[in-house]
Amino acid sequence: MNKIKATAIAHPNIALIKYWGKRNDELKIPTVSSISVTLDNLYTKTTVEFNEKFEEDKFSLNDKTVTGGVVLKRVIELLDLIRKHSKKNQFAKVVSENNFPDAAGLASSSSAFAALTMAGCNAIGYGINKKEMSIIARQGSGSACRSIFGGFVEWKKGKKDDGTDSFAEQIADEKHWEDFRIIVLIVNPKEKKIKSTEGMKISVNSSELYEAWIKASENDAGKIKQYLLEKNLTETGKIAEQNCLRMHSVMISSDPSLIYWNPETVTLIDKIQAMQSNGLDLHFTIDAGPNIKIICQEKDVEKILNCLEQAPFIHDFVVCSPGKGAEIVDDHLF
Ligand code: 2P0
Repeated sequence: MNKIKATAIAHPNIALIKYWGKRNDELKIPTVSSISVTLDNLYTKTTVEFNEKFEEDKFSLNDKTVTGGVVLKRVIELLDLIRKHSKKNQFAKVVSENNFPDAAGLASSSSAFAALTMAGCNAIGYGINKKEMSIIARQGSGSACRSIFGGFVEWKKGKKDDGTDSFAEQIADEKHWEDFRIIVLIVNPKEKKIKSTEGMKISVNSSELYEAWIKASENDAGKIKQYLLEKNLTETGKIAEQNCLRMHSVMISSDPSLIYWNPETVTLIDKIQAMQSNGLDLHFTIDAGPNIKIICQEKDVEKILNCLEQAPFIHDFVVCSPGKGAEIVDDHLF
């Protein structure tokens, strides 16, 4: 008998080599390959039930029913994709919760669509491997394809028009580099104004730096893989930092200009650069929001947090290690 209900947990990922722009908006096929690390302490948990008695799809997030808007639309589109592939046609109830704030540049859509894909495919009895799951998750939200896997992950951009060769693959699992840490500093948990999907379109269509970004990204991705395998933090961090700053140059040079930083972001960059000058091996990366993520080794976490004590605008922080890929769990949310 097919299972009708399943629950999955997935963790967000932070890109060391960024994804910013698509060559196919509908299928979410990126212009560049990207490389990420999946985080252990943050998660989305999602339960999906398909039932022939349901008359429509229903979705609730963090205990609130979502009755319309772009988030519900994207959830239903992903359920449609799962129904199409599995050739089963039942509506679903989806209940989801995050243990971190939405849309603050913390990649909540990566864990959300990875968990939804895994729970949805399992609930409907559609048995596919992780590569195929990453292709489905990608169409929910690009970065979600990377969260299907744990540890260090590459999302290959692919060449085909139908996106069947644009999927994620593990570079090294979560145990490969046990003292690698990411400190997520939350300076502003409010929702951002221009969401990534929209921001990417603006950059692809208007930034004069976009072509140069594609070229540099390919070079960065090629180099960082070797440094990750060698567990070389200094070189890994240097490339990640440059890649992030190039992405923000593309964002800033777009029309309209996309400035995701706030004054606190710049103050933190300054503090991190001062720590670097004092010989600490730490590096930063920033996504489409004001929050900074610090890349470092476990032995330096305390020192770094002590140095940041005089930054009262940091609302919160989470120290993460490389985490597991999406997985099915037994305890359902309803
Ligand atoms: C990344 N970001 O590689 C980059 C860096 C934001 C900045 O992936 O349109 O939410 O749903 O595919 O996946 C955010 O983009 O965008 C993102 P869609 P998504 O992590």
